[in-house]
Amino acid sequence: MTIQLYELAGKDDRRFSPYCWRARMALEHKGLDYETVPVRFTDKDLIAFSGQERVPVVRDGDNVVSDSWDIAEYLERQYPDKASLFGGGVGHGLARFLNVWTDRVMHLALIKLVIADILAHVDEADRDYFIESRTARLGEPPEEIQTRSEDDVRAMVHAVSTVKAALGSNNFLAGNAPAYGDYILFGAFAWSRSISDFQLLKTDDPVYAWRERMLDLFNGMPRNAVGYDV
Ligand SMILES: N[C@@H](CCC(=O)N[C@@H](CS)C(=O)NCC(=O)O)C(=O)O
Repeated sequence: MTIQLYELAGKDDRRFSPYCWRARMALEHKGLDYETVPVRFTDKDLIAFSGQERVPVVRDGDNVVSDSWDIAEYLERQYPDKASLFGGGVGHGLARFLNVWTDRVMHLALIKLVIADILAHVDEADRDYFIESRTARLGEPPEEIQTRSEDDVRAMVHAVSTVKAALGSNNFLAGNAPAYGDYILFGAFAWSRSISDFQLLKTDDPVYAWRERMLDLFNGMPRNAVGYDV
């Protein structure tokens, strides 16, 4: 039976959730048949069956899993004969670190550079909800957060330089081939690219080359998603 991935969608079918990108890449990596179900922020009734209010949600027959990390663990457990997402216990632990680092450091840096750009791309029905919920969560309205101050740009440069150091001469964070750690980080870049033309990476940066390799995976599925060519 085809797996369903409930995924955040904006105007023009833009898929701009970093967490949903993690789940989408994990499904691709496993080579599983899946279809995506677009969900707007305010479509809470569509995912009510999952018992919570956030996407991604995966429905696999009778199994319902939410939270991108739990989804990755579920897929690894449920489909052990398909390509491994973590490469064993050690890789699982290290990916967990990257999950937390990306959520807390990379996403925070990114929010300050592109959060207001989301406004032009959310469905009209979501606009007020997005502004109100993010203002309550972050303490300021999106337009006041996205000033792209020198400090904010420097925080991103620092985060990118950390990735560059970790990448070293490898093609992927996981080594010669991509694994879940790459998908975690890629989610941040896929999010940015889907709603903003802000140039996060210089074209001569090895992290840019890594992102290019990620965009080409799975027959170019990520590159073909609606977004800016930056
Ligand atoms: N820790 C969760 C975070 C999921 C999450 O925050 N998803 C956002 C979309 S990026 C969401 O559904 N937000 C709903 C809302 O703000 O109402 C994960 O890794 O999946």
